Amino acid sequence: MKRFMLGLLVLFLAGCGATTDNAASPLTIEGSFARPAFAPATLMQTPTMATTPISPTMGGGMGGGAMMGSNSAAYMTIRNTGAADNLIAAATDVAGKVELHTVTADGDVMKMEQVEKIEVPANGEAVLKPGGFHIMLLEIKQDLKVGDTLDLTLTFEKAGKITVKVPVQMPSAQ
Ligand SMILES: [Cu+2]
Repeated sequence: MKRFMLGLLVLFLAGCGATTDNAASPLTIEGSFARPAFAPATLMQTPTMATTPISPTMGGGMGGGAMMGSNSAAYMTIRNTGAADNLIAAATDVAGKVELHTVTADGDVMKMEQVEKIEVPANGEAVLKPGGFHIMLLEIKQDLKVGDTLDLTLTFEKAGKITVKVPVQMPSAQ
């Protein structure tokens, strides 16, 4: 048994050695897009963007989902050809705050909920899509118009940081 474990370890280390190059990351990001949004400064014409605290617990106000305005969300499929990993954070210059969210049903009401991580199964994929997991972009600093592109840096527990170019587009009707 011990010898078997050792063999596995060697294999594992050999695998690691081969993937020090970023290009060989087991993760690929496909079909990413972000919803259009408008910066509050544009909506209100107020030059002083006081950092009015948006409810830290995401409780009430976010429920509707129809809230068009200073929030956006990014969606994508994360494919994994390696061991299980977790998306644990995301960041972009165009948002003051970025959170990982899912959507849960509370009776008939769908509401968004923050999660600590989004699992990317081994040799599988994580699908971020409207009505499910998504990357919430809060406190948008500039208008996100259809056709724009934003840089989104994803942080994975094992794979580290991956930056993707995310086009802004309307979610396609499903
Ligand atoms: Cu959300």
